[in-house]
Order: sequence, then structure tokens, then C-alpha cells
Amino acid sequence: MTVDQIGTDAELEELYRDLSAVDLSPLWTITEQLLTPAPRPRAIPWLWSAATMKPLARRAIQLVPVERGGERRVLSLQNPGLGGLPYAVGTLWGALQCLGPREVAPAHRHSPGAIRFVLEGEGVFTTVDGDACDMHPGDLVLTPSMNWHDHVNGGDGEMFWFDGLDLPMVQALDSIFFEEYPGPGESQPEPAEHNVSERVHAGGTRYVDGAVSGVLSPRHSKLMVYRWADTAAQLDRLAASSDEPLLSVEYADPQTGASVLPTMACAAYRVRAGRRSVPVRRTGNAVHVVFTGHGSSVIDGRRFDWGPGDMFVVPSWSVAEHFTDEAAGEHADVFVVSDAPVLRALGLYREQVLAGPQRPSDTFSPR
Ligand code: GTQ
Ligand code: FE2
Repeated sequence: MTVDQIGTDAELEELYRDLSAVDLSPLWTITEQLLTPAPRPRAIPWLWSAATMKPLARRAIQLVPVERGGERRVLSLQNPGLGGLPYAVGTLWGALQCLGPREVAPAHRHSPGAIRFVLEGEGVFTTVDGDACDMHPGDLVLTPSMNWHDHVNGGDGEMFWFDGLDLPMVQALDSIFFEEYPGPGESQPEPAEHNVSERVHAGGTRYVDGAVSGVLSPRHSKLMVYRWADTAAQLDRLAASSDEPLLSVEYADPQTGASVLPTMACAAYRVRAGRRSVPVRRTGNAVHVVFTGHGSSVIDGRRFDWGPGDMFVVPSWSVAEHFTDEAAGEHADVFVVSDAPVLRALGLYREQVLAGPQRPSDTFSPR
């Protein structure tokens, strides 16, 4: 209670009981929880290590078949701040997906959009509305809202990739739709030619320089695959022309220059060897997936050490800076997916660069 009291305690309590009994809530008792001076995300900075996730994913490959109904063998990142919700951060789903040799994840479509960033293995293609997109480590594959998609492992090895979905956002907007592929068959027919979107739509600007800018377009990119060799070439080009500690490119729709999906922006970061980025905070949530190299991030005063295949989250308005070890002498490449286009479109995007490096009070120990 922050306002002056006029009646007796008993009268006031009676008023609150009567309000509650008819489904009304007095704002003056909850103002400070609702209108916080700055964002207070329930999700907390967190890291899931590849060393922990991969053996568990392998056990799931042994024990759990990929079938209609379950649809996917996916381990979702469950942020401990979210009270049991299977979300990496409040607005984004993040997960490790795996397919064993010759397995097929059946075709379906849904209103949440998805992106895949390939971590390890060969032999899988994802068919997106009839276009079979081959997946190799470091590639980004899009499966936009309501596009049919299935994953086919035609090879003899396991394959692992990261999934990012706008599922929590679409859920918050009460707009989830899901359909199984009507067939014939559980997956879409394999076309004679793969990677058609690349042949048709790879012309144009597929990358824009800078941190996740996330300019929104209500439609998605028609290019469904961005190859690691092209992403790495962009980072190499920036490294040759700039002295920044952190180099970044955003994957773009080659026709509009906008983010790859209306709801999600994807970026690749390169943290230079022995360098440290300035601490920054932004509105909006981001999931980071380490592709190559080792480094550390300080997020809200806590140090997170990471290496290939590790995944970590930077919730809205958390201060984050990234660095690599001087001694290691190698840079690190990190894939980032965020909800920045939504914040931009709604006029909610803010960014603040902080003065000095954070002095971490502790180091996170992964479970
Ligand atoms: O691969 O279609 O991580 O539908 C979550 C939901 C992956 C997929 C996820 C999905 C998929
Ligand atoms: Fe799906």
C-alpha cells in the first residue's frame, strides 16, 4: 500500500474482498510490480553446455523414436526463471534437435516461425514448402510461419542443430495454429533438385553490417538457406576493415534488407582473439549459440565461460559483454537469434552502451 489510508483497515479489507469476488483488481496495490522503472524479465542469464546436452541427446536417440505426435526429438532450453515453462527466454524458444542415421521427422506446419543453426553432422536436409535445403555445420535454415517442413537424415551419422522459434510470442498473442502434413506419406516428396531458393533468391544483399538491427518486414525472406562459408566471408571482410573487438553481421532478406523473419533477427558475431567488447544492454531477448572458439561473456555481473555448441541467453536489458582469452589466440564465432524486429516495429527498441567493463562477482557453473 503506497497511498494514504482514509477508512479503517477492516473497511479496506472488505473492499478488497468485494473487488476480488467480482473479478476486479485495484491497480494501486500492484502499480510497482507492473510499471517497473526498467524491464524486469523473469528469465535469467543462463548457459547450457554442449558437454551436458550432447550425451543426453544421444541417450534420447537410443531411447525415443521420432514419430508422428511427438513430431521432433528436441531438448528445449528451459530457463529456470520462467517457472517451468519450456522457453529459453520470455519471447523465444531455443532447443537442441537431433536426428539419428536414416531418421525422418514428419512434415507439419505451424504459425510459429523457426530458424535452424546447424552445429554438427552431415546428411540432413529440411524440406521447406517443397524445397529440400541441405544442412551443413554453420548453415542457417529458415522455416517461416505456416511453411510445411520435415527433416530427413539420409546419412549414416547423427546430426545436431539449434532450433530458435518465436513460439512464446505467438503463444502470448494467442495465435498458435498447427497442422500435420496430409500426405500421401509422412514427409514431403523429395524433389529432384535441392536448394532451389538458393538458385533463385541468393542474389542481392544477404548480410548487413552491425549488431542485430532487426528491421521488420511483415513477410519473410524467400531465401531459405544461408551458408556458413558466406557468413564467415562477411566476418573475414569486417575483420580486415575494422579494429572493433566484436564484429557482427545480420542475416538479411536479400529482397528487402529486413530481418530474415518478421519476428526474429539472426546475426553472427566474431569476438576477436584477446579482445573484449564494450558492455551493452538492449530491450528484447537473445539466444546465443557458440559455433567455433572459446570465450566468455559477463551478463549482469556474472561470468559465463563458453565453447563450441554451448548456448546462453541474454534477457532483455541485461548488460552483456563478450571476450576471448588472450592466451588462446583464436577468435570465436557465435550465432545469435533475437526478437529485435518486434521491438523495433513496436517502437520499444532501446540500446545503452555502458562505460566500463563489469567486474563479475561470480562465475556460472553449468549443470
Ligand atoms: O523442427 O519442426 O524445436 O516444430 C520445436 C517445434 C522444432 C521442428 C522445435 C518444432 C520443431
Ligand atoms: Fe515444426
